[in-house]
Amino acid sequence: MKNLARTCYSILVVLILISCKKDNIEDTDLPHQEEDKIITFTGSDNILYTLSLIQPAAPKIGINDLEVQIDKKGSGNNVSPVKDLTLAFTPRMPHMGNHSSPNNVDPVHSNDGRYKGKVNFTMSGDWRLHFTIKRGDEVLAEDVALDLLF
Ligand SMILES: [Cu+2]
Repeated sequence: MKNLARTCYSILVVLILISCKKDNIEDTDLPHQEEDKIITFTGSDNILYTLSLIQPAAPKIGINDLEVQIDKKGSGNNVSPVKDLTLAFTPRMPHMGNHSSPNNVDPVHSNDGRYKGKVNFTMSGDWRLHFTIKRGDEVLAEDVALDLLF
């Protein structure tokens, strides 16, 4: 009888350990997903920029509002919006022959580093948005890639 109680206790401990481990795995997945929505790149001017995906937060099949935020990193933790850029982008599906989609609209600056356009997801799956970023005639960064899965 004592052995049975000990066995039950051992099973209980193992179950608790397994459920704790599961929680840990889910926890470490979260920051990764957040990370994917912010891309850091170095411009041709050697300044560090970030491109953040704001919209679509919940992508759907068809035309979606596209909003990205571009900031530049200054000294310390200083971050300031960048308002003078020209963006061009192409959405592609890397695991489907890298095909694209029609009727996309390049994001243009609206306010405070926010650029707004349209992206057409012709199907669900994994999409990669390839951005070319210019300041006037100068290419600041080429093929800044942002991944999106839905
Ligand atoms: Cu596809």
